[in-house]
Amino acid sequence: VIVNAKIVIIGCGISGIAAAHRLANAGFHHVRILEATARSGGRIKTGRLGDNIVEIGANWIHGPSEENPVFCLARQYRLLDPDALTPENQAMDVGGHPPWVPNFFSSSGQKLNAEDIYPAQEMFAELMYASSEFESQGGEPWACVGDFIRSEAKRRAAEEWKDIDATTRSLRLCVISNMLKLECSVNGSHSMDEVGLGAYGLYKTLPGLDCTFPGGYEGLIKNLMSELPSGLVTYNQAVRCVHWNNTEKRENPVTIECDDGERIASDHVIVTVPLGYLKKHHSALFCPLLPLHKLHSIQRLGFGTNNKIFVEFDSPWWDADCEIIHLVWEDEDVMVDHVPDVQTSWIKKMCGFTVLKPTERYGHVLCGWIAGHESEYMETLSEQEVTHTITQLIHRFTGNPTITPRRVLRSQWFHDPWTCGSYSYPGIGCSAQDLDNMMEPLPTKGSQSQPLQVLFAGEATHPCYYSTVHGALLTGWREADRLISHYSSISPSEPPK
Ligand code: 6YU
Repeated sequence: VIVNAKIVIIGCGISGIAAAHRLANAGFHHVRILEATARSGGRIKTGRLGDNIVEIGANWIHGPSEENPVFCLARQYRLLDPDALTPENQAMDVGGHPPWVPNFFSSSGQKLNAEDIYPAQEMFAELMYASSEFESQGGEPWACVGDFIRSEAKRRAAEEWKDIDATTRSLRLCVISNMLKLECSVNGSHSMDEVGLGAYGLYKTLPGLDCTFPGGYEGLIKNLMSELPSGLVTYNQAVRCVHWNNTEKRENPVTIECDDGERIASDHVIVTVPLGYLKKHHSALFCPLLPLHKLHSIQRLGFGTNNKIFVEFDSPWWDADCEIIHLVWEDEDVMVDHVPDVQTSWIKKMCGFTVLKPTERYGHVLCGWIAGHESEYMETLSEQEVTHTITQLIHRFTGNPTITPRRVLRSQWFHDPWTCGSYSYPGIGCSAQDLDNMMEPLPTKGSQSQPLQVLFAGEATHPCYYSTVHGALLTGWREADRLISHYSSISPSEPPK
């Protein structure tokens, strides 16, 4: 069946590619993707650090198991290590928090004893789990995850740790600060005080122990792109404005106006631009403006910054089995997840490093994680300044002034003009309704105009897998299916009414 409807997809990230794939396979042959940059993949971006492959954007397949379409595609394209394919790996259910072997270092240059720290880690994990259970009460009596964690940790510490010495108790509270910063990176938020407690439980995890792509996440994009008709994507073609509901033009009710002045008439447009971009440019991007309820949801949902700083060493200063290094500041027993003066102490926001494994493949490379406004400030510094600050930090935490990084590379997602941050999270006051509003096509139900003029895909429109690659991919399929079922309900090859 060939369908003549003209469809424009804005953005060639995984959601745009997934939508195009589905439509092309269903016989839609007037599909175009307009992409602002010179590449496909969006927030899937594989880079190089010396000879090593590193992921500037998405890192893991979260929950690699049968229900995860990214896992299934990666398996089909033979992009995964054998370990990730085993039934045991797929069956591991870790609730989104892989049980990585940690090393803890403190700001006075000590490697901390894991047994002293463990109760703090355990309490934090329990509180994070409990944070997911406030959906039915809208988060009450706490508005945000940060307040809930701090108040419960304080109460429980007073009760459960009352008999331990003051130094260890204080250290454990500093560990909670470290864990809060780590959660800022996981959620892509400035502070856990900005993550709504009422909607925190909307995020769902899949079984499977997170795995990576040994040849780079870009392998997924390359394989999918190779299956699309050639010439379907126009690169370096930024969209400036989507004119919808053109009343005088019954035939193609949507006109896409590009930055270079080109105007493209179409029947439908699938908008996949990141939420960060939408927050900043929605008023210029849509004419007429978006309906108010959609605008409010765009504002309420959070979109923050999480960046990586890769650091390569000649030899490791962490244990051979270590998978994650935590940096614990000993002056943070008040459970804080952001710094008072970003310019002078931005580095305190960096919660630690994950270790790139296996060592035979990567050598001695760490990936540092830093979220929030501190991360946004870090992006403005020169690579030299970042390297200098990281080197000082490592000297301080290891107590060894001779360690020198061989190479450093950082991401800069906030200053990427087409992303404006990293990924979405539920802000204060958010509910499932906001995600419904995000994905609702225009014009909204009840309108007399041609339906499905503007459709919305992208990670921030998935009701429970937002902030992930599999979530984004599913939204692309969802919007393609919406059009496919629309046309199959009309008649196979009839033009739109
Ligand atoms: C995942 C992971 N991962 C780390 C970092 C980042 C992200 N994610 P795209 O942006 O890709 O495409 C839009 C395109 O539109 C783009 O190409 C633009 O150039 C273009 N565009 C914009 N404006 C335009 C215009 N005007 N005209 C034309 N084109 C325009 N996901 O599964 N595993 O490890 C990570 C991570 C640093 C930045 C991630 C991860 C998120 C994914 O990368 C992201 O969702 C998708 O790639 C988005 O695809 P898309 O198509 O929607 O947009 C328990 C609990 C707690 C709850 N949260 C836990 C969540 C965990 C999330 N973890 C993420 C972690 C990492 C490390």
